Amino acid sequence: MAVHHRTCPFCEATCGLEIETDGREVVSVRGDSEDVFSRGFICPKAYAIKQLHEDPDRLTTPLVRRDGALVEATWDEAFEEIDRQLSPVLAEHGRNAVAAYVGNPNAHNLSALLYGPVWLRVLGSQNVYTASTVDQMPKQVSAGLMFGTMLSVPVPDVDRCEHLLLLGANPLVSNGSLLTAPDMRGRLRGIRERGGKVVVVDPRRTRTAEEADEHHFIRPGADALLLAAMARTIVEEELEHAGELARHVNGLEDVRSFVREFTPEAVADACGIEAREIRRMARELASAKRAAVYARIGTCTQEFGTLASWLVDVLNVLTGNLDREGGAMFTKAAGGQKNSSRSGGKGKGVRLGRWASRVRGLPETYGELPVAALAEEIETPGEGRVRALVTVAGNPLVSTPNSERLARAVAQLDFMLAIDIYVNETTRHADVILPAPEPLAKSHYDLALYQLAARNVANYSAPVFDREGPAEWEIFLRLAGVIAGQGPDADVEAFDDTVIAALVQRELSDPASNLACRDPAEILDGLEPRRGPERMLDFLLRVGPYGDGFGADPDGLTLDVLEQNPHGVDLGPLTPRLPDVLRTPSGKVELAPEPILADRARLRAALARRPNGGMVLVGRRQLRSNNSWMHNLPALVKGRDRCTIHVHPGDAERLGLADGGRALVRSAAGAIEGPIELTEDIMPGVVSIPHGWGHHENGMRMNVAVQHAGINSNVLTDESIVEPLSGNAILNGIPVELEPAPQMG
Ligand SMILES: Nc1nc2c(c(=O)[nH]1)N[C@H]1C(S)=C(S)[C@@H](COP(=O)(O)OP(=O)(O)OC[C@H]3O[C@@H](n4cnc5c(=O)[nH]c(N)nc54)[C@H](O)[C@@H]3O)O[C@H]1N2
Ligand SMILES: Nc1nc2c(c(=O)[nH]1)N[C@H]1C(S)=C(S)[C@@H](COP(=O)(O)OP(=O)(O)OC[C@H]3O[C@@H](n4cnc5c(=O)[nH]c(N)nc54)[C@H](O)[C@@H]3O)O[C@H]1N2
Ligand code: SF4
Ligand SMILES: [Mo]
Repeated sequence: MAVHHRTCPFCEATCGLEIETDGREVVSVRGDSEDVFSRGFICPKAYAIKQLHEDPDRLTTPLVRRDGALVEATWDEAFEEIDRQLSPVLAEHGRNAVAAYVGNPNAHNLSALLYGPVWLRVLGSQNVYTASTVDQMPKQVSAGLMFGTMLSVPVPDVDRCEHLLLLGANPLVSNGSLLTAPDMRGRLRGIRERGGKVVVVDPRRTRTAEEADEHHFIRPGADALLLAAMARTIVEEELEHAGELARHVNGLEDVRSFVREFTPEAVADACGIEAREIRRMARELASAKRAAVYARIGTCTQEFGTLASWLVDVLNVLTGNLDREGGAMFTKAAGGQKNSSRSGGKGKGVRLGRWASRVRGLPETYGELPVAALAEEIETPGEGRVRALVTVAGNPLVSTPNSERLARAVAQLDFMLAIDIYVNETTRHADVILPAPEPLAKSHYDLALYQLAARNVANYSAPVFDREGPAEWEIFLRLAGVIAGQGPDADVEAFDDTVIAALVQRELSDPASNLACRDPAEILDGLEPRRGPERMLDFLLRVGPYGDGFGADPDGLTLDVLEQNPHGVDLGPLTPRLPDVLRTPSGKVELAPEPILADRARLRAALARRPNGGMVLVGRRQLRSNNSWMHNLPALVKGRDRCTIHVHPGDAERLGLADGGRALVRSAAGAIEGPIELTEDIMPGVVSIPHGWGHHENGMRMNVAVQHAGINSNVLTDESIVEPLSGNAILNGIPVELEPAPQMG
């Protein structure tokens, strides 16, 4: 028997697990009560790490399509097939003919975070797509423009905050997003126990709403109007107190004039919230001693995603809560954080729209194009057409809008490669599938999520089991070799040496780095004998803000230190970081970025909206799901069918829908039929269907999931409209029509 401590890789909360093993068997999974951040908290998904380890459907051998069927192959055979099929596409049609789709689990994967960018750089295609444009891209656009890097997203200092306004987020179920903070229930209770207040704005009365002091239903898509009206109230009633912050901020006056027309009275009907309530919410927010506004997916994957994301931080500034203890603060991560590099306080800022999608001309953001445009890029003939696709830990045929169109498009590809662990809705179309190791067979460090944590922490986990095949980073480098024209047998070790050497060189060439005058050979020596992600991570930690600087601070952080602390290292509560955290060219917070202000006309048009008797669709997350891919684990699908259509009883009566009956739901994009569940916990006029279901496709090899298939809500979402500033898909507030499903038989 052995006991291992490691971080759970399934969501953003980064909980510590205590895992007991006996040989290759997982005996038990518990919360690690000594974890410096989660203190023993876990959710039901943690246990699934055992079932994932045992899952007979999880791939361990490459699959290659031969005579139409996916059959087992060796790694060498699989790479030969990739070389045979991908190289001619590149040679004849160029780099843009090969698209990549990078899915959510990559954000929780050290190998992928460090080496995913390497193969994508070698590919050099403009057709890079990720789950970010069905998720947080609007927040990254607003944060990038305001603060200068795409991950400079302020997080609520939940442990010291006394008034928290949450919009479109349900952390009691999702366990937090763009907010790494295990045990949000405990943390929200903490706010209330300190005498503070928690206010939730959501078209559904969620578990988080139940735990709050106050909940307001809002009409989907109206958050930007609500937030603008709150800002307008604060300005009008002279409750504004940016205080000390003001000297770090450009554009206060432009913001005041932007919000002027959005009076509480003007927005009330469109929001479905009374004007006097909006004024009260604004006053309470402004008068609280330490307050924060926090918003998540419901405010991003909608029509006004960037405006809403921006207004969240506008309110944090107007109330003096940005960068203040108990307010909305910037994490200072131990490694890999762009806004912690040595030369701080100013930077190049962000450049968006450097290229555009071929067919619809949608602008690039941070090196990627909107995934809502992928289907048309495959279907539309002409130069630059996408002919090959590589998916890495992604299931776009379930997760992205108008799934049925994308499925038809993907079926036309000349070649598709998937790096994944299942044959699912998407990967069943692949010509080659390369299996990634299971979580317990890889090391873990939350390079991305620790940049968004409510406390500064660092925790490294070594693999629990040996791998059955190569690590993901080795797969990426071997793939990069194929793309670079070196054939299927690239020298992965030599490639890795060049990757780390380039990283070291980049740091040394920053005149502000405290390694500036050092010899690169000496630094590389100092990283011996580590290889792969461990070598990169050790380097990033050592040059990071707590690092040992390769001797400069002998007590500083290194990967050795993390290895000696299996429950993690606590680096303390968040601390004010302005102006050092900024990377804008002006060295100021850009409170009124031009592209965002230019979107005012669209928001103004929304003022005229009134409920018209029509229904709109929103999603919902579920505690025992993780997007689309964990429904093959029995512990997570047992019990009654969760994939139901939530309808308010009043609407049901009007539409002739009965609890437990079935409804046909139609949108501009498609139609699905599913079971109805009546609930008072949804705003009248709104229906909710969880995403990530619909596992009924032929050729899938997920024997448990197909028995709990559910319905795919993204059959209803519309790929033809995106949020203009970020290219993000609009997945909430979709106009739908409901009627009783025709009887069978
Ligand atoms: N258990 C579980 N945890 C997860 C996931 C999962 O699938 N399952 N997924 C993970 C991922 S990838 C992410 S990105 C995070 C997301 O984390 P959260 O953002 O907390 O996710 P949701 O629970 O979907 O909460 C979104 C809420 O927005 C509401 N909403 C919809 N439209 C609107 C609107 O127009 N305005 C407002 N104000 N609200 C609206 C919905 O009713 C819903 O309650 O969760 C992560 N954690
Ligand atoms: N309607 C609607 N649609 C949504 C959302 C919504 O709220 N409503 N939410 C959106 C959000 S926030 C997100 S993040 C996306 C998610 O969109 P995706 O990332 O496309 O979907 P996932 O369901 O996370 O699929 C993950 C894939 O990775 C594989 N996988 C799991 N672990 C590993 C691993 O360690 N290595 C490798 N190589 N593969 C692995 C799984 O088998 C699966 O194929 O969905 C989006 N879609
Ligand atoms: S909350 Fe997230 S990190 Fe914590 S145990 Fe559950 S899935 Fe894992
Ligand atoms: Mo997500």
